Amino acid sequence: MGPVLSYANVLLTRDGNLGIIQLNRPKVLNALNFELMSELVNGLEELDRDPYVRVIILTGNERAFAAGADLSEMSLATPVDLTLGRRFELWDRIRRVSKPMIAAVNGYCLGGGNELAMNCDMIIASETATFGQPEINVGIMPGAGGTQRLTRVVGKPKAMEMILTGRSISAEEAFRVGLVNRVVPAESLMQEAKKIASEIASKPSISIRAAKEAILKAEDTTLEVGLDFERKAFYMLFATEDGKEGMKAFVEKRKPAYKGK
Ligand code: CO8
Repeated sequence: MGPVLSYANVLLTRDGNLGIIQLNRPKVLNALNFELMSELVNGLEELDRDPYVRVIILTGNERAFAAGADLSEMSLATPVDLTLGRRFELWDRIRRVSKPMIAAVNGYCLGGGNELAMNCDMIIASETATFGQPEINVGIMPGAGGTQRLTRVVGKPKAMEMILTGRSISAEEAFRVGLVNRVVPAESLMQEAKKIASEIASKPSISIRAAKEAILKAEDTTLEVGLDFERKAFYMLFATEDGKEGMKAFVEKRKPAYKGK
Protein backbone atom coordinates (compact mmCIF):
# COMPACT_ATOMS: atom_id res chain seq x y z
CA MET A 1 0.00 0.00 0.00
CA GLY A 2 1.17 3.54 -0.65
CA PRO A 3 0.15 6.74 -2.33
CA VAL A 4 0.05 6.35 -6.09
CA LEU A 5 -1.32 9.66 -7.19
CA SER A 6 -1.57 12.65 -4.97
CA TYR A 7 -4.02 15.32 -5.98
CA ALA A 8 -4.06 18.57 -3.99
CA ASN A 9 -7.32 17.92 -2.13
CA VAL A 10 -7.72 14.15 -2.10
CA LEU A 11 -5.34 11.28 -1.37
CA LEU A 12 -5.69 8.26 -3.58
CA THR A 13 -4.18 4.94 -2.55
CA ARG A 14 -4.53 1.30 -3.48
CA ASP A 15 -4.52 -1.45 -0.89
CA GLY A 16 -4.54 -4.80 -2.68
CA ASN A 17 -7.72 -4.79 -4.75
CA LEU A 18 -9.27 -1.89 -2.82
CA GLY A 19 -9.05 1.71 -3.97
CA ILE A 20 -9.16 4.30 -1.21
CA ILE A 21 -9.85 8.00 -1.59
CA GLN A 22 -9.41 10.26 1.40
CA LEU A 23 -10.84 13.77 1.26
CA ASN A 24 -8.02 16.01 2.34
CA ARG A 25 -8.91 19.59 3.23
CA PRO A 26 -8.72 19.07 6.99
CA LYS A 27 -8.46 22.77 7.87
CA VAL A 28 -11.97 23.39 6.58
CA LEU A 29 -13.44 20.04 7.64
CA ASN A 30 -13.19 18.78 4.04
CA ALA A 31 -15.56 21.43 2.72
CA LEU A 32 -16.36 20.44 -0.84
CA ASN A 33 -15.09 23.12 -3.17
CA PHE A 34 -15.09 22.76 -6.94
CA GLU A 35 -11.42 21.75 -7.04
CA LEU A 36 -11.88 18.98 -4.47
CA MET A 37 -14.99 17.69 -6.23
CA SER A 38 -13.20 17.64 -9.61
CA GLU A 39 -10.27 15.73 -8.16
CA LEU A 40 -12.56 13.37 -6.30
CA VAL A 41 -14.50 12.51 -9.44
CA ASN A 42 -11.32 12.10 -11.51
CA GLY A 43 -9.93 9.86 -8.75
CA LEU A 44 -13.09 7.77 -8.63
CA GLU A 45 -13.04 7.33 -12.39
CA GLU A 46 -9.35 6.41 -12.29
CA LEU A 47 -10.13 3.66 -9.76
CA ASP A 48 -13.21 2.60 -11.69
CA ARG A 49 -11.04 2.05 -14.78
CA ASP A 50 -8.29 0.19 -12.88
CA PRO A 51 -8.80 -3.54 -13.56
CA TYR A 52 -7.13 -4.50 -10.27
CA VAL A 53 -9.44 -2.39 -8.12
CA ARG A 54 -12.66 -4.13 -7.10
CA VAL A 55 -14.17 -1.88 -4.45
CA ILE A 56 -13.69 1.79 -3.61
CA ILE A 57 -13.67 3.24 -0.10
CA LEU A 58 -14.26 6.94 0.36
CA THR A 59 -13.30 8.50 3.67
CA GLY A 60 -12.36 11.71 5.45
CA ASN A 61 -10.46 12.25 8.67
CA GLU A 62 -11.20 11.98 12.39
CA ARG A 63 -13.07 15.29 12.59
CA ALA A 64 -15.00 15.22 9.37
CA PHE A 65 -16.04 13.13 6.43
CA ALA A 66 -17.14 16.47 4.94
CA ALA A 67 -18.94 19.48 6.43
CA GLY A 68 -20.75 20.20 3.18
CA ALA A 69 -20.26 22.44 0.19
CA ASP A 70 -17.56 25.06 0.67
CA LEU A 71 -19.61 28.01 1.89
CA SER A 72 -16.95 30.59 1.08
CA GLU A 73 -17.17 29.47 -2.55
CA MET A 74 -20.95 28.88 -2.52
CA SER A 75 -21.69 32.28 -0.99
CA LEU A 76 -20.39 33.93 -4.19
CA ALA A 77 -22.37 31.74 -6.59
CA THR A 78 -25.21 33.01 -8.76
CA PRO A 79 -27.97 30.90 -10.33
CA VAL A 80 -26.28 31.48 -13.68
CA ASP A 81 -22.94 30.12 -12.38
CA LEU A 82 -24.71 27.10 -10.95
CA THR A 83 -26.60 26.48 -14.18
CA LEU A 84 -23.68 26.94 -16.54
CA GLY A 85 -20.88 25.64 -14.30
CA ARG A 86 -19.88 21.99 -14.29
CA ARG A 87 -20.43 21.54 -10.55
CA PHE A 88 -23.45 19.29 -10.79
CA GLU A 89 -22.18 17.29 -13.77
CA LEU A 90 -19.54 16.06 -11.35
CA TRP A 91 -22.25 14.59 -9.14
CA ASP A 92 -23.81 12.83 -12.14
CA ARG A 93 -20.43 11.25 -12.87
CA ILE A 94 -20.23 9.82 -9.34
CA ARG A 95 -23.48 7.97 -9.95
CA ARG A 96 -21.98 6.38 -13.05
CA VAL A 97 -19.09 4.73 -11.15
CA SER A 98 -19.68 1.02 -11.76
CA LYS A 99 -17.73 -0.44 -8.83
CA PRO A 100 -19.15 -0.60 -5.32
CA MET A 101 -18.33 2.46 -3.23
CA ILE A 102 -18.30 2.38 0.55
CA ALA A 103 -18.25 5.58 2.61
CA ALA A 104 -16.28 5.23 5.85
CA VAL A 105 -17.55 8.16 7.89
CA ASN A 106 -15.96 9.79 10.91
CA GLY A 107 -17.06 13.10 12.43
CA TYR A 108 -19.20 15.62 10.56
CA CYS A 109 -21.12 14.32 7.57
CA LEU A 110 -23.19 17.35 6.65
CA GLY A 111 -24.97 18.90 3.70
CA GLY A 112 -23.11 18.03 0.51
CA GLY A 113 -21.00 15.68 2.67
CA ASN A 114 -24.05 13.65 3.58
CA GLU A 115 -25.17 13.76 -0.04
CA LEU A 116 -21.77 12.45 -1.05
CA ALA A 117 -21.98 9.62 1.49
CA MET A 118 -25.46 8.78 0.19
CA ASN A 119 -24.02 8.63 -3.34
CA CYS A 120 -21.89 5.75 -2.12
CA ASP A 121 -23.47 2.30 -2.03
CA MET A 122 -23.03 1.72 1.70
CA ILE A 123 -22.09 3.80 4.70
CA ILE A 124 -20.01 2.53 7.61
CA ALA A 125 -20.01 5.06 10.45
CA SER A 126 -17.84 5.54 13.48
CA GLU A 127 -19.64 6.02 16.80
CA THR A 128 -18.69 9.69 16.76
CA ALA A 129 -20.06 10.47 13.29
CA THR A 130 -22.97 12.88 12.92
CA PHE A 131 -25.22 13.18 9.89
CA GLY A 132 -27.28 16.13 8.82
CA GLN A 133 -28.58 18.44 6.12
CA PRO A 134 -28.01 21.86 7.71
CA GLU A 135 -28.46 23.91 4.53
CA ILE A 136 -31.65 25.46 5.90
CA ASN A 137 -29.52 27.23 8.53
CA VAL A 138 -27.61 29.09 5.85
CA GLY A 139 -30.65 30.09 3.83
CA ILE A 140 -30.52 27.43 1.14
CA MET A 141 -31.57 23.77 0.87
CA PRO A 142 -29.96 20.48 -0.18
CA GLY A 143 -28.93 20.61 -3.85
CA ALA A 144 -26.97 17.44 -4.57
CA GLY A 145 -29.75 14.94 -4.07
CA GLY A 146 -30.50 15.36 -0.35
CA THR A 147 -34.25 15.85 -0.67
CA GLN A 148 -34.55 12.86 -2.97
CA ARG A 149 -32.04 10.32 -1.63
CA LEU A 150 -32.55 10.97 2.07
CA THR A 151 -36.31 10.70 1.60
CA ARG A 152 -35.98 7.40 -0.24
CA VAL A 153 -33.67 6.04 2.45
CA VAL A 154 -35.21 7.23 5.73
CA GLY A 155 -38.77 8.04 4.62
CA LYS A 156 -40.65 11.33 4.41
CA PRO A 157 -41.18 12.23 8.08
CA LYS A 158 -37.53 11.79 9.09
CA ALA A 159 -36.25 13.51 5.93
CA MET A 160 -38.61 16.42 6.61
CA GLU A 161 -37.37 16.67 10.20
CA MET A 162 -33.70 16.61 9.24
CA ILE A 163 -33.97 18.97 6.28
CA LEU A 164 -36.47 21.44 7.76
CA THR A 165 -34.81 21.73 11.19
CA GLY A 166 -31.25 21.33 9.92
CA ARG A 167 -30.49 19.30 13.04
CA SER A 168 -27.93 16.52 12.87
CA ILE A 169 -28.49 12.97 14.03
CA SER A 170 -26.01 10.66 15.77
CA ALA A 171 -24.47 7.61 14.14
CA GLU A 172 -26.69 5.43 16.32
CA GLU A 173 -29.84 7.19 15.10
CA ALA A 174 -28.56 7.10 11.51
CA PHE A 175 -28.24 3.33 11.93
CA ARG A 176 -31.75 3.04 13.36
CA VAL A 177 -33.31 4.94 10.47
CA GLY A 178 -31.39 2.93 7.89
CA LEU A 179 -29.03 5.63 6.64
CA VAL A 180 -25.90 3.71 7.65
CA ASN A 181 -25.09 0.02 7.42
CA ARG A 182 -23.22 -0.30 10.70
CA VAL A 183 -21.68 1.71 13.49
CA VAL A 184 -18.22 0.81 14.73
CA PRO A 185 -15.69 2.26 17.20
CA ALA A 186 -13.75 5.15 15.64
CA GLU A 187 -10.43 3.34 15.91
CA SER A 188 -11.65 0.38 13.85
CA LEU A 189 -13.54 2.36 11.17
CA MET A 190 -11.13 1.73 8.29
CA GLN A 191 -10.53 -1.84 9.34
CA GLU A 192 -14.26 -2.57 9.29
CA ALA A 193 -14.74 -0.75 6.00
CA LYS A 194 -11.90 -2.74 4.47
CA LYS A 195 -13.29 -5.98 5.85
CA ILE A 196 -16.63 -5.59 4.12
CA ALA A 197 -14.95 -4.17 1.00
CA SER A 198 -12.65 -7.20 0.82
CA GLU A 199 -15.57 -9.56 1.22
CA ILE A 200 -17.28 -7.89 -1.74
CA ALA A 201 -13.99 -7.81 -3.68
CA SER A 202 -13.72 -11.60 -3.37
CA LYS A 203 -16.99 -12.14 -5.27
CA PRO A 204 -17.27 -12.49 -9.05
CA SER A 205 -16.88 -8.96 -10.35
CA ILE A 206 -19.39 -9.09 -13.22
CA SER A 207 -22.12 -10.27 -10.84
CA ILE A 208 -21.22 -7.46 -8.45
CA ARG A 209 -21.40 -4.90 -11.23
CA ALA A 210 -24.70 -6.17 -12.59
CA ALA A 211 -26.27 -6.41 -9.12
CA LYS A 212 -25.19 -2.86 -8.22
CA GLU A 213 -26.67 -1.54 -11.46
CA ALA A 214 -29.95 -3.34 -10.81
CA ILE A 215 -30.19 -2.07 -7.22
CA LEU A 216 -29.58 1.51 -8.37
CA LYS A 217 -32.37 1.06 -10.92
CA ALA A 218 -34.74 0.34 -8.03
CA GLU A 219 -34.19 3.90 -6.81
CA ASP A 220 -35.74 5.48 -9.84
CA THR A 221 -38.02 3.19 -11.72
CA THR A 222 -41.29 1.28 -11.38
CA LEU A 223 -41.31 -2.26 -10.01
CA GLU A 224 -42.25 -3.66 -13.41
CA VAL A 225 -39.42 -1.93 -15.27
CA GLY A 226 -37.00 -2.79 -12.46
CA LEU A 227 -37.95 -6.47 -12.51
CA ASP A 228 -37.52 -6.52 -16.25
CA PHE A 229 -34.08 -4.91 -15.92
CA GLU A 230 -33.11 -7.41 -13.23
CA ARG A 231 -34.19 -10.37 -15.36
CA LYS A 232 -32.10 -9.25 -18.35
CA ALA A 233 -29.06 -8.74 -16.11
CA PHE A 234 -29.68 -12.18 -14.58
CA TYR A 235 -29.86 -13.84 -18.03
CA MET A 236 -26.66 -12.06 -19.05
CA LEU A 237 -24.74 -13.64 -16.15
CA PHE A 238 -25.43 -17.08 -17.65
CA ALA A 239 -23.13 -16.06 -20.50
CA THR A 240 -20.22 -15.45 -18.11
CA GLU A 241 -17.52 -17.98 -17.24
CA ASP A 242 -17.84 -17.02 -13.59
CA GLY A 243 -21.54 -17.78 -13.58
CA LYS A 244 -20.93 -21.26 -15.00
CA GLU A 245 -17.99 -21.81 -12.65
CA GLY A 246 -19.84 -20.69 -9.52
CA MET A 247 -22.81 -22.99 -10.04
CA LYS A 248 -20.66 -25.90 -11.26
CA ALA A 249 -18.36 -25.60 -8.23
CA PHE A 250 -21.36 -25.76 -5.93
CA VAL A 251 -22.64 -28.91 -7.60
CA GLU A 252 -19.15 -30.47 -7.52
CA LYS A 253 -18.76 -29.44 -3.85
CA ARG A 254 -15.57 -27.41 -4.40
CA LYS A 255 -14.51 -23.80 -4.10
CA PRO A 256 -15.11 -21.73 -7.25
CA ALA A 257 -12.17 -20.18 -9.08
CA TYR A 258 -13.42 -16.91 -10.53
CA LYS A 259 -11.75 -15.10 -13.42
CA GLY A 260 -13.78 -11.93 -13.65
CA LYS A 261 -15.03 -13.01 -17.11
N1 CO8 B 1 -17.56 25.57 4.06
C1 CO8 B 1 -16.42 26.29 4.26
N2 CO8 B 1 -15.71 26.23 5.39
C2 CO8 B 1 -16.14 25.43 6.37
C3 CO8 B 1 -17.31 24.66 6.23
C4 CO8 B 1 -18.03 24.75 5.02
N3 CO8 B 1 -19.15 24.02 4.79
N4 CO8 B 1 -17.49 23.97 7.38
C5 CO8 B 1 -16.47 24.29 8.19
N5 CO8 B 1 -15.64 25.18 7.59
C6 CO8 B 1 -14.42 25.79 8.14
C7 CO8 B 1 -14.74 26.85 9.16
O1 CO8 B 1 -15.01 28.06 8.53
C8 CO8 B 1 -13.47 26.87 9.96
O2 CO8 B 1 -12.49 27.60 9.24
P1 CO8 B 1 -11.53 28.66 10.04
O3 CO8 B 1 -10.73 27.79 10.97
O4 CO8 B 1 -10.74 29.28 8.94
O5 CO8 B 1 -12.45 29.57 10.77
C9 CO8 B 1 -13.01 25.42 9.95
O6 CO8 B 1 -13.71 24.81 8.87
C10 CO8 B 1 -13.40 24.67 11.22
O7 CO8 B 1 -14.79 24.85 11.42
P2 CO8 B 1 -15.41 25.42 12.79
O8 CO8 B 1 -14.43 26.29 13.48
O9 CO8 B 1 -16.75 26.00 12.46
O10 CO8 B 1 -15.54 24.05 13.60
P3 CO8 B 1 -16.61 23.69 14.71
O11 CO8 B 1 -16.17 22.38 15.26
O12 CO8 B 1 -16.81 24.83 15.64
O13 CO8 B 1 -18.00 23.51 13.92
C11 CO8 B 1 -19.43 22.69 12.18
C12 CO8 B 1 -18.15 22.47 13.00
C13 CO8 B 1 -20.65 22.55 13.07
C14 CO8 B 1 -19.46 21.57 11.12
C15 CO8 B 1 -19.41 24.07 11.51
O14 CO8 B 1 -18.14 24.26 10.88
C16 CO8 B 1 -20.47 24.28 10.49
O15 CO8 B 1 -21.62 24.52 10.84
N6 CO8 B 1 -20.13 24.19 9.17
C17 CO8 B 1 -21.03 24.44 8.10
C18 CO8 B 1 -21.93 23.23 7.88
C19 CO8 B 1 -22.94 23.52 6.78
O16 CO8 B 1 -23.73 24.42 6.85
N7 CO8 B 1 -22.91 22.67 5.72
C20 CO8 B 1 -23.81 22.80 4.61
C21 CO8 B 1 -23.20 23.61 3.54
S1 CO8 B 1 -24.31 23.93 2.19
C22 CO8 B 1 -24.27 22.49 1.28
O17 CO8 B 1 -23.61 21.54 1.61
C23 CO8 B 1 -25.10 22.48 0.04
C24 CO8 B 1 -24.76 21.31 -0.86
C25 CO8 B 1 -25.22 21.56 -2.24
C26 CO8 B 1 -24.48 20.87 -3.35
C27 CO8 B 1 -23.05 20.50 -3.11
C28 CO8 B 1 -22.10 21.08 -4.13
C29 CO8 B 1 -20.62 20.77 -3.78
